[in-house]
Amino acid sequence: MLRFLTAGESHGPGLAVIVDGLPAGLAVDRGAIDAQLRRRQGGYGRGRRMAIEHDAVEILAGVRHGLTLGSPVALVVRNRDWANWEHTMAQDREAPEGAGGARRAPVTRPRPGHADLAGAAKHGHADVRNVLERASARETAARVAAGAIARQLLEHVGIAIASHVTAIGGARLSGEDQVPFEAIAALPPDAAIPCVDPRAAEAMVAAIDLAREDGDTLGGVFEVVAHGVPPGLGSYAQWDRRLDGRLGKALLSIPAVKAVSIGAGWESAALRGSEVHDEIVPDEPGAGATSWGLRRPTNRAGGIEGGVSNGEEIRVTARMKPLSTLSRPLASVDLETGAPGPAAIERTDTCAVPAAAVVGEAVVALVLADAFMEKFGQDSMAEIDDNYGAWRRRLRQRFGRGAQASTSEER
Ligand code: EPS
Repeated sequence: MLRFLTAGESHGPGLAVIVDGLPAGLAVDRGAIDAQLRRRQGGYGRGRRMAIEHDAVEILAGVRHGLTLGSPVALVVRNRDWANWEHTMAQDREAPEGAGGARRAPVTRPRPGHADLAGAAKHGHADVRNVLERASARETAARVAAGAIARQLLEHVGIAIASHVTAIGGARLSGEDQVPFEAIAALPPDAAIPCVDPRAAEAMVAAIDLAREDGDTLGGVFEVVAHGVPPGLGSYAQWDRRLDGRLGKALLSIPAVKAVSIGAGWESAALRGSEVHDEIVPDEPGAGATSWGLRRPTNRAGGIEGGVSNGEEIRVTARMKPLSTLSRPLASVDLETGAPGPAAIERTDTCAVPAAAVVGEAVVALVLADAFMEKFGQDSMAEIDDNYGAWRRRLRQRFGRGAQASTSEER
């Protein structure tokens, strides 16, 4: 099993993640991890914090001479903003001599929509900062670092992942057709809004500007696409091994993501079966090295049937609610005095949908790498390569052109 745990407060010294279950012999490119961290920091609508941070990863364990050892990999991403928070976030009883930053007052008026109140009630905290520091989406930087390693494993076996933003607030990408993977993958890594239609992107920027002027925030929709996924990942045989369920859990665990759909799952509830299911046709002769003999002219299933990948692109869509710190705050109650009053205002972003799309790619990479290793082995890259190669040959023999002849011979 590929698993990971993160730790770290938004304004503490840094974030840590341990990734357990990576095979030995995976080439780890630290620059490629940093490139993903940089992408996550970008996007139109981010706040002042992103001018302070320049996220970069430190590898503490599990990698030697550029290759994984098969031991747990430990990563750290430092918070540059820590220097401004040493007083407020001091780990010892008293901040050390010369500690940076002011000592900020406790946060006592929870923000509707944030973990503030539920978390304070759960742990009995009087200062809501004890909740919000960990509930902050800063944590997702650690997930992106872990996901960047999973992505390197997937790239090695020919699986590529990309994402795009399809709506922010009411501004959306129009058209019913699925956006081709190639168009999504070609979006520049530093796009203000990673959307394939520049006019829709402009409308999204305008919507963010308007929300910011009003002291408000905006959510939106993004799609993650995985290209080159073989059939057979996940399982229909047990609920917790279903690939759709695992992807749903991973995406719903991203802060502010409130709904996830697979392929045309959202729209399909209103359609007939004949309008939804993807017919099966033989692949053209000479369709390429990745062909296994069968394909679908459409992909409304988003590459998963019965909880198992079906050989088409995996397409998942996530819907994100607007961020919960409003500079024109909603009503709240002071937990110290019981007096009604406006919710606390913390520094925040107006919109973080482009960043969430990058986090979405990372968690999808982690789920797919886990499912891939479940099928093809987990101990070394050499073993994975052998197993995957042999399995693909067998798949082609069984389902490719002339499959009938070879399967009856085998029997
Ligand atoms: C966040 C509030 C802001 C965001 C932060 C998430 O942080 P700060 O309070 O320091 O301005 O910038 O996001 C990140 C730091 C990040 O790296 O994504 C929140 O309350 O969730």
